[in-house]
Amino acid sequence: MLKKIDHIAIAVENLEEEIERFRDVMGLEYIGTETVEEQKVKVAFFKIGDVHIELTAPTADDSPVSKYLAKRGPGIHHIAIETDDLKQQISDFQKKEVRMLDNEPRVGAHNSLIAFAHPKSFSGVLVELKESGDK
Ligand code: CMX
Repeated sequence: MLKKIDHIAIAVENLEEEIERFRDVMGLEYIGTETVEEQKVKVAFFKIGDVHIELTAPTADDSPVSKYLAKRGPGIHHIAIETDDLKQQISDFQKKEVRMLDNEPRVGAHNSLIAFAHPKSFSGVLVELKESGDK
């Protein structure tokens, strides 16, 4: 079952500059930064109410986020929705003919398990399903 929005991810070019902006200008609570090697991204988390904002920057020229930034520039990259059972949710979506980019869970930030659905399935929005880890 889908429970709530976990985070909204924003693709950025300069992570340090944007951390300052979201922390010092917007005044959000800064949680910390983590590199997700496997996905070639470095992410910074902020808390606002029950939701997080995740700034996502590429760590390599061949990172998918480099591709995204080159094509579209900085902006909202994905919306992550929490589920209590990721494998079950993937299977439910598959039955409903949602096109999954990940048919098996993989590891995201904070040891969470994640799976992306193809943006074509949800009005052009990249949707991440997330089963919480140790955050
Ligand atoms: N918004 C809208 N469309 C997007 C998109 C985005 N952010 N990212 C990719 N797409 C589109 C592509 O244009 C492509 O469309 P077509 O099939 O029409 O050509 C399609 O989605 C598939 O993209 P792809 O790059 O060809 O597919 P991959 O399977 O190689 O990669 C994805 C897909 C989403 C995993 C990868 O692009 C990506 O963004 N990886 C980084 C993920 C990330 O931010 N991880 C953070 C982890 C931290 C956490 O949240 O836990």
